[in-house]
Amino acid sequence: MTKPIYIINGTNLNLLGTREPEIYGADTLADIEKACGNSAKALGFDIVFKQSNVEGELVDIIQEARTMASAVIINPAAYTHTSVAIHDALKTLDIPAIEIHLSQPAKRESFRRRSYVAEAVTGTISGFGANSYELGLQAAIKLLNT
Ligand code: CA2
Repeated sequence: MTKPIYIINGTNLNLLGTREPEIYGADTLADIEKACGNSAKALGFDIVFKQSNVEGELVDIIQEARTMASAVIINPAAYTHTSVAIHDALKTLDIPAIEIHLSQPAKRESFRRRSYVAEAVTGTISGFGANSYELGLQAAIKLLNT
């Protein structure tokens, strides 16, 4: 049986939909999970959707994905710009890994321009709001099917 695609969400993303809709959109993380589940199913895949505010827990989830997932889609949120631990965990993966962001960090504060994650993933999709998740899924599935 095909392994699920892990969609991993970092710190504060549990609050999505409660503030700053002009930057992050109005969808909640539960809305995004539902939309991703439906899109993945239509393309023949299951998802495992996780969120944590704790850096070490995100590392544990990535380690779990090494054996349990066919691909990883990750929005590390603020840890994108700080976490060597998440970078190192992603480097251990032998499966496609796609970094996604709702906003376009390159257009924002200068501290968001550095991604420690970008060097450890297959590619990055950012700036499309909740659609970044769907585009990430499509990219992962295309890689898995070719
Ligand atoms: O644009 C993205 O997806 C980010 O990963 C979101 C992070 C930010 O630190 C990154 O630079 C870019 C912030 C996630 C927090 O999101 C909230 C949204 C609404 C309310 C509270 C937090």
